[in-house]
Amino acid sequence: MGRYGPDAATAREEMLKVYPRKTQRKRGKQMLVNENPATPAEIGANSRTVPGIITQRGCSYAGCKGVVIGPIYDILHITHGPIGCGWYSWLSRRNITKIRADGEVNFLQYSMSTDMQEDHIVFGGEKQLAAAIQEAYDEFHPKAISVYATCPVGLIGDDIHTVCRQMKEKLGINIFGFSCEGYKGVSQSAGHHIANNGVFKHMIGLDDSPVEAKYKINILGEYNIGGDAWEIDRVLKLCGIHIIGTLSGGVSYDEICNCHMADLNVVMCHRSINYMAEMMEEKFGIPWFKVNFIGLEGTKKSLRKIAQYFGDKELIDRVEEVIAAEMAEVRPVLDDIRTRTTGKTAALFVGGSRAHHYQDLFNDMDMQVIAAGYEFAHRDDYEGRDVLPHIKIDADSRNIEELVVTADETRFDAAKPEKKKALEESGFTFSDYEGMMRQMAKDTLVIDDISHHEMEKLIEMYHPDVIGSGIKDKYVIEKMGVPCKQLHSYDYGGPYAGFKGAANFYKDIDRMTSTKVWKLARAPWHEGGSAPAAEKEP
Ligand code: CFM
Ligand code: HCA
Repeated sequence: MGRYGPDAATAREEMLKVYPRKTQRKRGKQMLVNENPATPAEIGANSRTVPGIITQRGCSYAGCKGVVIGPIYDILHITHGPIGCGWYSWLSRRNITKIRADGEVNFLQYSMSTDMQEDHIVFGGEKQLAAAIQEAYDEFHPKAISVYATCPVGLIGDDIHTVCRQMKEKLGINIFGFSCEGYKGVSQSAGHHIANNGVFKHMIGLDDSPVEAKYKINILGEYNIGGDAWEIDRVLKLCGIHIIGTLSGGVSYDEICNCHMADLNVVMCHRSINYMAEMMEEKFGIPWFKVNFIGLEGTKKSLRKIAQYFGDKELIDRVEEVIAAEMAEVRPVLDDIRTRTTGKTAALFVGGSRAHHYQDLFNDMDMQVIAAGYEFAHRDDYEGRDVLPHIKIDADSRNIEELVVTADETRFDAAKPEKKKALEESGFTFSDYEGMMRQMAKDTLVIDDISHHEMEKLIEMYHPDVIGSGIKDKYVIEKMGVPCKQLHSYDYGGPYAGFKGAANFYKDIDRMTSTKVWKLARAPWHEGGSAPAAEKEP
């Protein structure tokens, strides 16, 4: 079982003391003791990482191409830039997909890049981009092509949007570009925003074909990591709820073009896609609220809320039947695992929503989350939605073209906002999401954009039974004798969403925290550790 360490304030001081005074002040704002969970303190989230500190963050290109748009499986994604960005984003995020109909294609296994060389940087790369689009079209004949600008493209000023427009006219398919140069904003969060704007501008609303289903929804911010979207789809299907588009896990171009036909948008990862939910409500009148299909409580609450939104007794009853049947399967797994996990400790440092969502799964197992934080989330993700009006300028909105969206009179469905109003008057809350700090225990540590130094100190002081994190720190954590569960890629396990996913998660965490192997690990930097012999020689 994890050792309990010093109180959170002492631990915070201990982590900060190595830094120069200016850095201490800045990091200090991003590291808080959660003294009043009901009224969380203001956290210095979404600010630039201090140069020299080792962060787990990614860049704007990663957030745009890698996260939000990359998973659309039947369009061609072309990285405009030197080969590195295309190479390192080649299948490295674990959004999986499968072809669902005859004649469909899946291009996700390809990595396409203009492979800019020095002469393109000096003389401009627009011709190279046009040639790449032509070549990709000739080879694959896709429905659409999207182009992503990398840092050097922004620095030399290639006009990717004009090239895309010209090629769109020439080839007669949808071609659009994203100015998601990696340096924009302070993290991948800027890339999410740029991606949302582009998807909205170039895809949403293109196909008005009616969808024959009684309850039609979209799931926004679900990327099918390890098959999560398939488990959510399975459960919703059992309830009789139809998903038009899952943005953007395992989604096709056509589904995105048609997804404005939904009655409701439910949002899993608010951080990456809140912009889209707002814009679809503005233009088409589609209401949205947040859901969480990670953890049993979250899954049950989300299903009930969707049923409540539609309000039909038939659906409400069906959802209860599905919950009862699914719980009967997962309950014995949890009861057994709890005998070994109760009282163990965890720390979670992940992205922009999972460090919050996964706390539900650890709560199910009676494990204590002693410290948590996001890599790039904003204040509202930590403190709760009602802080939003106080945030005047998002640091990451610099260099991001803001879309001014107005209602599309011919397609704005006034019945939907009216229904929303009536539901709100009857006590239904559309914006009741709490934020991470409200859900965390009093006096636990909240650390935004944790650095490697802080992570090492945290382990020395608390030695948690498991840490949920990503590839950039996984092996450092494990060399210190603590198992690390990657909550981005799930270490190639999963799904972890929904009921069956929860059971998978319990089993994986049980295995990781029950094995004795971690006590036997000797880090290479310790006497008798596993460093190669040559390195041990003087
Ligand atoms: Fe949303 Fe994500 Fe996340 Fe995210 Fe990501 Fe991801 Fe993540 Mo990695 S969209 S914020 S930018 S839930 S890729 S599927 S796992 S950091 S917590
Ligand atoms: C990204 C993608 C990433 C990285 C995962 C990690 C993902 O940020 O560009 O650091 O382990 O989920 O694949 O978040």
